[in-house]
Amino acid sequence: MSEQTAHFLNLEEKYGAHNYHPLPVVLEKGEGVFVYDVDGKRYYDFLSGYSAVNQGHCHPKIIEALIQQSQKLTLTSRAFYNNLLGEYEQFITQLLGYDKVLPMNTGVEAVETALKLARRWGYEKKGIAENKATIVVCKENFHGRTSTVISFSTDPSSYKNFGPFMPGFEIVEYNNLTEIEIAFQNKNVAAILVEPIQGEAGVVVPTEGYLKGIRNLCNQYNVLFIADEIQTGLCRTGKMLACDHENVHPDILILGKALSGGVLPVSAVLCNNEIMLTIKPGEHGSTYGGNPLACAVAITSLQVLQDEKMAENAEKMGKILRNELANLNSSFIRTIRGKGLLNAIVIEHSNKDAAWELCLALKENGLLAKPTHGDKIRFAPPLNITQTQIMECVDIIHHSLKILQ
Ligand code: IF1
Repeated sequence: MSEQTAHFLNLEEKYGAHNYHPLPVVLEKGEGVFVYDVDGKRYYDFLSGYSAVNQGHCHPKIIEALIQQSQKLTLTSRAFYNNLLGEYEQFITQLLGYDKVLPMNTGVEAVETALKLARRWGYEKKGIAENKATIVVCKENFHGRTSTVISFSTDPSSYKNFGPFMPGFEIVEYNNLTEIEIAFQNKNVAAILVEPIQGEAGVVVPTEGYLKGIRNLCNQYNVLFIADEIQTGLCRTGKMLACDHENVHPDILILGKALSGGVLPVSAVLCNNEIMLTIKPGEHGSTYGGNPLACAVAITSLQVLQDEKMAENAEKMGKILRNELANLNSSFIRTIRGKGLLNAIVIEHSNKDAAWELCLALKENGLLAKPTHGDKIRFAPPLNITQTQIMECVDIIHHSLKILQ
């Protein structure tokens, strides 16, 4: 480790909260699919800021929008109108096929907003008795870190000793429609909240037909379908939305991360009037939500995804990546799974630190990835990666696997 690297690690160790365990690499620059450390070494970024940097690091058009708007007007609060919010609202609702959008900042705030909207709708439209609304969620879910959202986490590292917890959630098994139908027998169910692919759980792709099945059950039982596409949305899985793979239109759509191309926290909740208009002036909001800087950046981030055909590229490159990884025939790779450029491998090894050690080797060889849940490694590069680059990355992975012998 260079002296510089050690210096920055020490600073964080001493002055920062210890709520993460990063790979020992200190980044100072990003460009497209690459990031550079403080010693000038270049890496392929196979995490993409947890899928926030779909458009590639410091995309020139997004940065230009950021600079232009930041020199003009950045924040008005929602006490006044601004000349970008309406334009952004029109753009994103027409693009995704919803009546309305509610802008927030981080992903988890958008999840919170969706839960509040679903409860409101449950009381005011479905006729659920006061404070009785239930929202169905899935085992191994990841929707963020607030007290409400961790209340229905099944991962002790997310919830342990953070109680007491928010009531009103029922947990069903992921990828199991029967359990959902049983849960929907309860008349107090207002909504079901689902990730179309479970990211944090290690890129768990449900059986084809699962999302369609949820849509049908929701129609049948008058329950709202809330899709958390914070990680799977915005071209990551090879379509604009992961739900598009099954032609499913959720009642409430949650977006975040790549909505700003990794530039600012920008999130959004989309739904139709019947749901959105249950919230009246003064009943929900955020200081930064809908700020003109975020709106300018979000419009451009969405345009870049479309103009550069990033969904198509993610679909194509993802297939090549999974095929080439399979062709390595490594006994250390138990599973390769994913959709588009949201992928993971599961490591097979007697040493429980093997995935971490592989990631250290990948780093040495110029590719950054992070293990999750011990034995899984996510492979999610920016969506502008080329075939030549994918092949080079597979070479790096091939070469790095040798340290596991
Ligand atoms: C952390 C994972 C990714 C998300 C979905 C909501 C949020 C996220 C489906 C909240 C956030 C992050 C946050 C980051 C780790 C990370 C993650 F490993 F946990 F699963 F991306 F892969 N819904 N995901 O994936 O969005 O409030 O963070 O903007 O350490 O919390 P946020």
